[in-house]
Amino acid sequence: MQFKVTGTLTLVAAAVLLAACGKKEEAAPVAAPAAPVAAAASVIKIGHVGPTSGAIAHLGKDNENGARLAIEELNAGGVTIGGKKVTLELMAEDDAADPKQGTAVAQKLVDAKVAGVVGHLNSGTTIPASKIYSDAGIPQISPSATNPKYTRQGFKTTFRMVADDTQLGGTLGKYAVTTLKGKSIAVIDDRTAYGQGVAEEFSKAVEAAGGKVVAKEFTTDKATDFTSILTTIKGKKPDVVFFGGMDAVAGPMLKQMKSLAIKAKFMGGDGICSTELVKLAGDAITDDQVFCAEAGGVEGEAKAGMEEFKTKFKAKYNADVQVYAPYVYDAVKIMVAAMVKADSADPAKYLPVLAATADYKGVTGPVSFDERGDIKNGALTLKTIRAGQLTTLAVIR
Ligand code: ABU
Repeated sequence: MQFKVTGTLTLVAAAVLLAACGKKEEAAPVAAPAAPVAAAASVIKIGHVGPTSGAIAHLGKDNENGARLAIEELNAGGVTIGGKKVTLELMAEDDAADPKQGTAVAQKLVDAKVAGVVGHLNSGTTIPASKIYSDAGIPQISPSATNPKYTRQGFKTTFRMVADDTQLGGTLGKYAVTTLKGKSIAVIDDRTAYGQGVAEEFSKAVEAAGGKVVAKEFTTDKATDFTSILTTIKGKKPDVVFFGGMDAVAGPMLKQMKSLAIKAKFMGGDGICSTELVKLAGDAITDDQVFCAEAGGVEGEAKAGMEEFKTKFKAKYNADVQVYAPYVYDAVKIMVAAMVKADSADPAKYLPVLAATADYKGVTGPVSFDERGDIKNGALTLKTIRAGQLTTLAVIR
């Protein structure tokens, strides 16, 4: 019988196991050496979860890189907690945007005794995972999940860096009618917690502003052929097509709209407001045809910090920020700032300090959390695509 002695298995425990097997140990140590224990205590694990495989892996990797950058900077600057220098270690996990995989990796992180989790990216994974973190008392900050339910379950451990779908769908619905002058509007969603939720909020706001939803269709987050639903929609002659879902689906959908000669404006929430959308849709996008909103935004003096972050990110990863890397970066730094202030990485001790975060000056602007863990006074950045570039139209609060 063979035993592998790992860093967490002390020599004393190894000796006991060997004795139990009837093996005779030579000069077995009687006390656990201090060094491995001390080394373990000075490492603080922080979990990050996003879809780093599958159709929106580009968004998951963007988020993960935001976390890596924050951890690297914090370690380089030195973090002292409980009177000693600590090393932060990122445990980066892939949930593939799949709710089941999301709960599996959440349990893995809890079992690994992470001090906190930044993630997940999708509402559909963030919401079920939040119960696992809450039961374990582990703080979770989602940088991007916008379904309102996430922070409305009565959990003390849930925090969100961005505005939610009520604000997102509500603002976009009103914009479709009052600014884009849409009278007949078609709505498609991908049946995910995010896509369906934001589409419902959008539809409510359209009706409230006096517009008419003339078609409601749905697809999935894995679909690639939209001919059937787009043909139905074309028959209703909409001025605007809204899609509740992610860029990986919106890109091919825009191409197929072009093939079917549907000339309507195309709108979506933060899930399509990425640099990748332009690549995915190719020449199917004309100037001022696509409108979307990022669920955050910076104004005035705060813009300089965001630009600096984007430059630093590009230099390090040779990639433009997709959408949420800056929100992940701030979330990691806010979590660690709460540990430092509480002088403890014990979730029970630093959680109240995290909840009391007030006016943290991040690259995404000032961050304070309300009693639910939602960002206070969250912004939206309304964008369009011009000359193949996401172009900011307004920051709305
Ligand atoms: N907010 C859009 C992308 C993430 C989500 O599923 O909420």
